[in-house]
Amino acid sequence: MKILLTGYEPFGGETINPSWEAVKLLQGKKIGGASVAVVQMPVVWNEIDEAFITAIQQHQPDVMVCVGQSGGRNAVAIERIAVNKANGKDNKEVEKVEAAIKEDGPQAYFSTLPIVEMNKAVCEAGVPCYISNSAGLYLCNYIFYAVRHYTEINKLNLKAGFVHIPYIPEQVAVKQRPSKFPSMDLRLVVKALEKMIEVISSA
Ligand code: PCA
Repeated sequence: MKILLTGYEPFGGETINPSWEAVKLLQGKKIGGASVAVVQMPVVWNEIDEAFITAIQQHQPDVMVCVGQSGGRNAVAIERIAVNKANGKDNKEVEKVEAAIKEDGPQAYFSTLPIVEMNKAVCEAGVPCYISNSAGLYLCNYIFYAVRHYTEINKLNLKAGFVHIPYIPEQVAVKQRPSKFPSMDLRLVVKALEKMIEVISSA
């Protein structure tokens, strides 16, 4: 089984994005019978489709787990649902306001990953995790929705979903009021992703 992990480039004034820092540590790893490839995604509305389609065509994965930073969350969040709506200014200063992601697309898509089993395995491994019912309306919800749409319209045999992760401590420590922001050590984030991959590869 081939698993493609994506992480994002930094955005919103950060110098790193923990999603990329985490997934890149898993590049080339074999975990529970799955081989892992990783690709970085741009935080740019007009570039994201081409970036993920190229990655899918290049790696031909069976499963795709997209990962992104969600500053302010205090646990790993396995996303259940992606909605057909986009808001926010990207890294190239292009802003979307209440825009449809795909004009002719359905209102939402569910994750096709085994989210309940993934959540259980991560919690049992000692890493705080929960199933989230909103991935927001920014690039993370966008890639989740757009990848699911792409797999549906092309009838691909590709399971896909999204995982949000908190800031890592190094990002929070340099903020003006570190006590305001929760964080999670990168090693715990990586452990959570490894547990998820174990579950996915044995499903
Ligand atoms: N998080 C953003 C986009 C890129 C990232 O890492 C989000 O939650 O939409």
